[in-house]
Amino acid sequence: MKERNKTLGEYIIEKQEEFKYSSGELSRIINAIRLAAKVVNYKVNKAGLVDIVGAAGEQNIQGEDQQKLDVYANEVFIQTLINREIVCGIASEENDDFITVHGKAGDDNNKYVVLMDPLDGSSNIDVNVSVGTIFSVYRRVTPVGTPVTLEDFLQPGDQQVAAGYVIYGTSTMLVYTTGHGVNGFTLNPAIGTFYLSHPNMQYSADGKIYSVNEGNYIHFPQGVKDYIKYCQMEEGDRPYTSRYIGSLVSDFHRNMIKGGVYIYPTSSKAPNGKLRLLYECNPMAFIAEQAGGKASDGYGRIMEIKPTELHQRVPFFCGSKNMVAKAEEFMAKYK
Ligand code: AHM
Ligand code: MG
Repeated sequence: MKERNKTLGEYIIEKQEEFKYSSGELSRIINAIRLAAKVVNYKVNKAGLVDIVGAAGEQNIQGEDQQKLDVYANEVFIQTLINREIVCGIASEENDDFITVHGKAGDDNNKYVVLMDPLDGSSNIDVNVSVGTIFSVYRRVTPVGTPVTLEDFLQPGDQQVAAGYVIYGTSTMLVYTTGHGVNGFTLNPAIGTFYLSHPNMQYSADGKIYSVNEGNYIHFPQGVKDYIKYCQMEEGDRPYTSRYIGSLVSDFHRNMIKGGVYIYPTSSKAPNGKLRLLYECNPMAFIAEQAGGKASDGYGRIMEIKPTELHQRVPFFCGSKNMVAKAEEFMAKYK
C-alpha cells in the first residue's frame, strides 16, 4: 500500500533533530508561518470577490473597512509571529524599519529574526495571477537578553538558518529549507492541512526556460542582452522558451520544477535592479542552492553579499546552475 503523505506538522516534528540548534524554536517559527499562510490564503482566494463585497479603501456590505491585501498579509504574518513570542525581531518589505519583539516576560531572550516579503507580486492580485510570501530566518548576532539591532538583520544570506515561500496558486504550497534540501507541501483546503507533496525538490542542472522582463531589453546591460540573444539562438537545445509571470515566487517555482533561469538585472532605469536582497533574493538563493541551483548578482554569489541597508536592491540571476553560469560568462565579458 502506498504510504500516506506526511503532514507539514508531522514533518516539522520529525525533522527537529536535524537542525543544529534543535531547541524547538525554529520549528515553532515554521509553525507560525504555516498558520499565517493559511489565513492569508483564505483571504487571497476571496480577492476576486472584492467587486462584490467592496474595494480596498471602501466599506463592505457588513460595514467593515476593506484593506489592501499586501497590508493585510503583512499584519497577519507579523501578528502571528509576535503572538507566539518566538522571535526577537521582524523586518518586512512593507515596513520602513525593523520591529523589535519582546519575549514572554517582556525580556529579549528570543534568538531568531524573521525577514519577509508578505505578499510579493501583489499587483497580480487584481488579475487573478499567483502571488507569494517569501521568508527568511537568521539567528541574531547581538547578545541574547538585549534588544535586537540593525546588525541582526544585515547578515549575509549564507547565515540563514531557514528560508521559504508560500505560493498562492492553482493550489497553495509552502516550500522551505533549513539547509537540508528543499521540501514542498500542498494545502488541502478542505481540511486546512499541508501535506508533503514535493519531497527533496531539485533544479535540473540545465533547463530550457528563461524568465526576464524583455520589455526592458533596451535598458539592460550588454551581458544580459547577449545572453538573451544566446537563449533565442537556433543551436543545440535552443532556442529556449520564454516564460515571465512577473511574480517572483511563481516564476521561481515553475523554473525549479521544470528547469530554467530567472533574471532581474540592473538597467539604466533601475541601476541596482528591483528585487530586495534581504526579503526576496537571499531566501530564494538559499532555496535555489539547496535544490542544486545557483543564485548570482551576475558576477558572484548572492548569499555572500554583506548587506548595508534593510531595503537594499540587487540584480538577481537565479535557477538551473549551468544556465546561471552561462549568463555570468556573458556578464563577465563587459565587467
Ligand atoms: P513587489 O515586491 O513590489 O511585488 O515587486 C517584486 C516583483 C516580483 O515578484 C517580480 O518578479 C517583479 O517584481 C516583476 O517586476 P517587473 O514588473 O518590473 O518585471
Ligand atoms: Mg516583493
